[in-house]
Amino acid sequence: MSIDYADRIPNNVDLHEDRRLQRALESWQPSFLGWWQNMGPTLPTEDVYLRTAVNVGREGWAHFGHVAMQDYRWGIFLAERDGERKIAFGQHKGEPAWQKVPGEYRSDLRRLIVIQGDTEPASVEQQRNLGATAPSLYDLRNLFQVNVEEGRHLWAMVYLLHAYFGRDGREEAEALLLRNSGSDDAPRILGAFNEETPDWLSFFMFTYFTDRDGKYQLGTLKESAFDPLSRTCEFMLKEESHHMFVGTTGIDRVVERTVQIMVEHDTDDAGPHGAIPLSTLQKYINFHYTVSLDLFGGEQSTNVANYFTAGIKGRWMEERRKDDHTLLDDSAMVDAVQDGQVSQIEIPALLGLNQDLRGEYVADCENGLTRWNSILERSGLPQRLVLPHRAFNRKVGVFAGLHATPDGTVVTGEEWDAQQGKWLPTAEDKTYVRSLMRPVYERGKIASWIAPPRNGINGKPFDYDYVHLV
Ligand code: BYC
Repeated sequence: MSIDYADRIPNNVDLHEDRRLQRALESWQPSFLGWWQNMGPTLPTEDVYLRTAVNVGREGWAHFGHVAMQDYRWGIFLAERDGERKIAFGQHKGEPAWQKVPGEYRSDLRRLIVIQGDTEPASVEQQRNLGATAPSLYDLRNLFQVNVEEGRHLWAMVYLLHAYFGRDGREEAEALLLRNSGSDDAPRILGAFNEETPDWLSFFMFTYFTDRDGKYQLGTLKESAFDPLSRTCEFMLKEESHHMFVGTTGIDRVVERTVQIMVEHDTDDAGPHGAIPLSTLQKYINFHYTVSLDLFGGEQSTNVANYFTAGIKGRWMEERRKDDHTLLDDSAMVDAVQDGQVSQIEIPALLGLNQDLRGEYVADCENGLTRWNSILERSGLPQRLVLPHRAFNRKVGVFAGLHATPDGTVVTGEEWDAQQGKWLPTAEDKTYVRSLMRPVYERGKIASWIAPPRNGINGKPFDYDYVHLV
């Protein structure tokens, strides 16, 4: 399954054998490049040490080298096809996976692909100005790697729209470049993708918490009966793991620096010494975690029940689940609000699948907290970072409109408003974080508020020339 780089659009789907599709995608390509010029990274660079996919197999799938970003070879890469693949769940369980879109599921599938596709360019737009304040060349390179791969993930969804959804697919592909993050007239579809990513702390939080929603959503689409979608998501997940690595180790390094300063100056407040105070880190965690929880949809959803029954969206690790994979007779406990208080109710399992996925995600998020707390613990500090309660600061689902504190206590709207500055980043916190964001573009140097990474990229040292600026 090696990739054909001789084509104008690199691909491993034999694009040259379908002239109409090739022409349609080639006519979308200039729109994509125009979007990248206008909405992509703003910092001018000569070249960047980037990885490019050269194969989709298990071993050695990526090539690393310095590339001018506008010449990056965005393309279409699907994981290898398993000709024997059977549908693993829902009413079509046991039937062969679909190579075409069944008419009755066309609009639901298109909707899911559009929502997924919409998030990818949105994140590039959110991060476009971060190059101006990168804490090191290593971090700058990682930002650009994430950006080009999100651009490629847009290509992945656009390929599906063009290849399988005819004219309305082509129209949706155009529209993906017309909506913009934070726009008043044509915003991105999901809430978290209209929030700002104005500083590098937000970037690391975004790549830890929001990219991780991507991991779980892609994991459920990888189970899809629609085989081209499944194969696309399988390969996207491979690329995605680096994005979460950037988030996890980015926050590790921020905590590490904060802890160093706290110990060195024997203080609870690292702020006056040029690092990010733990209390500010906690507020950023509270914000990014809760807006990411909103990305899982409602706790009770007929949409997700229909997707599952139809076979178009499965569960995380569907094939490892020990049940009948149709869930027709099963029930599940989901969050509810009763008499103004947080509680749980029993509902048909099919309706509760958004919460099922959210539960997997939350457990994974906990791992980050364990890592960061172990940095505090190793340094002998008693403070700990925590994930807030799932009812806190929610805009989607049963908790939307409820005023819950980070520990889950329900309070009045007035009390919540009066205290929210203790829980979520205030204008002052954001201004302070921004004041630390001064670019460090010298090889081997690092900003004051973050520790250097333990290792470089692809075996290169930290002081490697990862980016050549103009
Ligand atoms: N914002 O039935 P419900 C990634 C709407 S991230 C605004 O509970 P459902 C990435 C919903 O559309 C992963 N609206 O929702 C990360 C519905 O509207 P209608 C992206 C929302 O459908 C970082 C209504 O509320 N991929 O890849 O079960 C960087 C009722 O809701 C929101 C996907 O999300 C919201 N947050 O679940 C780069 C996968 N939530 O029908 C990339 C595809 C709900 O009443 N999407 N609504 O008009 C899905 O699977 C589902 O659409 C959702 C929502 C899980 C998002």
